[in-house]
Amino acid sequence: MTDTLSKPLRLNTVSYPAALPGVALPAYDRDKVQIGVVHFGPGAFHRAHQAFYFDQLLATDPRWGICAVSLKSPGVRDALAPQDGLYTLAQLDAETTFRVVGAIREVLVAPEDPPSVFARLAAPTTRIVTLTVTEKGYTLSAEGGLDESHPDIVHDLANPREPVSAVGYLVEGLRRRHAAGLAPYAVVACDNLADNGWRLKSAVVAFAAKQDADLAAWIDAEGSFPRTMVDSITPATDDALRARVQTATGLEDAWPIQREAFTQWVVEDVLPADAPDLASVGVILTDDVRGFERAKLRLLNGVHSTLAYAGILRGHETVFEAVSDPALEALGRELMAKDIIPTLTPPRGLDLAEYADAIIARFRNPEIRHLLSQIAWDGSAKLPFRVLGTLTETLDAGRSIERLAIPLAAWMRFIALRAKAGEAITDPLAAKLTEIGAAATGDAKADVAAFLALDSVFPAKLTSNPTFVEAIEKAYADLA
Ligand code: CS2
Repeated sequence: MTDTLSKPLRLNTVSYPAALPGVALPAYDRDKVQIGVVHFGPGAFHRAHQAFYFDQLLATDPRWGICAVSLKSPGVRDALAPQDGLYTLAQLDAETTFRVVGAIREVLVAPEDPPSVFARLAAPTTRIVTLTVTEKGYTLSAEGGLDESHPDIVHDLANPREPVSAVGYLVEGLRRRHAAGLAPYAVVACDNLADNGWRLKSAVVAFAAKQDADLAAWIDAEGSFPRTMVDSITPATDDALRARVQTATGLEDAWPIQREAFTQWVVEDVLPADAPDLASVGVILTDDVRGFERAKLRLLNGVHSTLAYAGILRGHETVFEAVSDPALEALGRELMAKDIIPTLTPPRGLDLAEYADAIIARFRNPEIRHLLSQIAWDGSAKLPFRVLGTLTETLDAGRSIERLAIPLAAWMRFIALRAKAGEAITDPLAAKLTEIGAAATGDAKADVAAFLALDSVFPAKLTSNPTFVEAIEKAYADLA
């Protein structure tokens, strides 16, 4: 065969029926799909998780196609436009399966085309807006409310009709619906933040109140902002995945997605009656979301971050390697059993000890190459939800925080290591962290004090508590 003949077709509407046998294809007529969902932040997690649920729902209800909106970069649009929004999802397990997902019907890049985004938000057919904009995308202060000093919020409050932030877009969309006499859309936050929907609602209402008290009161009274728990380990796409997908499907995909086979989505049962029937595709709707969300965030994400920082310091590259290091596995298990579980109230039907075991088993999945560096970045935005909540409650209960101090101290050591190596730090506080990391001398008191001065990360309640400061200093010294 010549090169031309053997070059695979690019995945798109015309080519996908020719995917190799065994590849799951959209079980519906894509031409009949309407857009009923707007999603902000179509990164890997959205495409691995929510889009997969909507893809299943489309088999019975064509109203729930997705308009995916990137708030910043055109990367996803550029990859998916030539593919008509199609992409391949690899579900990694002892036997990996491949599925072409067709739920994304449109990708918009907000800064290029705000009117199209507003039109989607204001359309009567749009009933739900989902978000995966990462922790920092919620523009919240350390106290949890809208961060009015955030540059994007400062911009949006001054120019509410030309927003750049997720909160700004949500409010402008809701303002247009209110003016048109439409019901608000339900807003479903899908990031790993404690009380994600409530926090987002309070930020949206606070932002709206700055413009129009009636609008704010309407959102407050009529808006549905369920809290959620989202879960599925989604390693970043790499060339190995692209090659694997091409072999398995016979089609070229510029941006396939991979995740573990396990996936879970728990949504607070407050969605309006005309919202998509998420329960029909396995989403758990419950009034007890807090228990699930706390357990997942503190156990899975808390231990993930611990393995990331402590693992990198011990020379590991992946979660699998880190959890296969007996010292780190023991640390993860002890944190869960002795420190984290005592702060949790199990949701009905969830055995926390079994859940903790299942998490370790998922981390040990040899099919998954999940880079610790992917988890390590954005620590200043992640650690407050993953570790500081547990730690504060542990302190309040008068128990030892010796182990809980380790992930925080390891994060500080990790930042110092990267800054001294001259590597770019990925974090909303990158500039400040680079400065602190580069200046670190290894002296526990001085180094820890510089990190603890980050008041958007560490609340005064903690930094003024000598037990807290000493525990971090000790853990930092022990990691030398
Ligand atoms: C990870 C999460 O990257 C990270 O920080 O801890 O993305 C984690 O893989 C997911 O929350 C699992 O559901």
